[in-house]
Amino acid sequence: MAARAKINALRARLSARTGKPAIAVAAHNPLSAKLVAQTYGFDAIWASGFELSASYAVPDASVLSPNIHLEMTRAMAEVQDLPIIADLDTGFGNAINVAYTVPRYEAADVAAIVLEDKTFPKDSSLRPGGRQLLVSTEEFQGKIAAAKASCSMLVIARTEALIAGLGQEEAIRRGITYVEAGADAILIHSKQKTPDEILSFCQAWPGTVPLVIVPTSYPQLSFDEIAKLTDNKVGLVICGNHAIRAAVSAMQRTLAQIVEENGIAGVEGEIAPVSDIFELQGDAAMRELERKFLR
Ligand code: SPV
Ligand code: MG
Repeated sequence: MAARAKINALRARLSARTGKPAIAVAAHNPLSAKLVAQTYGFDAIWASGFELSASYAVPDASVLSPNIHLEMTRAMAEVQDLPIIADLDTGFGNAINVAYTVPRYEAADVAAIVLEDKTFPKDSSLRPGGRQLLVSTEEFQGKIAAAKASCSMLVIARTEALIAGLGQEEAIRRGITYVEAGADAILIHSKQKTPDEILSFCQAWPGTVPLVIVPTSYPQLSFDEIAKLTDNKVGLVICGNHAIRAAVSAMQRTLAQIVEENGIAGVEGEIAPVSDIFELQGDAAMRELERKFLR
């Protein structure tokens, strides 16, 4: 699908209020993005800062180089067709950095970006005791406006007011001012272990643009329940880190079994056959090239 068509389709999907929110799943490299795309039922890829950082074994704290972030995101877009929602964290600096960064993501075939209202360098929202400092509303409005002025992608503004412990009133106030600055959707994040805080926010949200949630800490609700309990105000649910966590568990299990059994025979039936990996590498396309061009 052409870039503009992906952006328009994602915009329409987020605002549809059909009782079925769009679902994005995190990926950290082209292989995981392809696996998400091959699993029928997902609407978008979440190019997660947490997963990308974890895949380099570094903290999700503005440590990973922005160039690696961009190149990995571009590589995800090259191997599959779902729209990509890129997690730009704080925008890697101020509104000037945002204005220079955002067009590069659009050129990498990204359909939407998320900018969060934390200070740069950021810290992970999920980290116990993490540094959760927010920029002023005015400064963040400038970042949103800079993003909107530099691209046609969806600009999703994320407020960390609940994560920073500032309460629902401040979270709603920030959300409204971000919409005034041009945000196409508001991502509201919570690390409470129950959905109460997020549901209360969603119910109080005046509903001018769709909401986006990342229910990692409160996984109890099904996607249908999220739609019902928020009166369809949630247009997008992000499964924030499930690909990397699944990969880590699978690798740990296999590696431990190899040591325990002192050989590789036992894991053979548990792991993907080499033929699956060839397929993910696009072997069929290379065979076609061989047939046509190799003399
Ligand atoms: C990410 O996946 O990078 C996110 C979601 O931003 S969270 O890690 O929950 O902050
Ligand atoms: Mg992130």
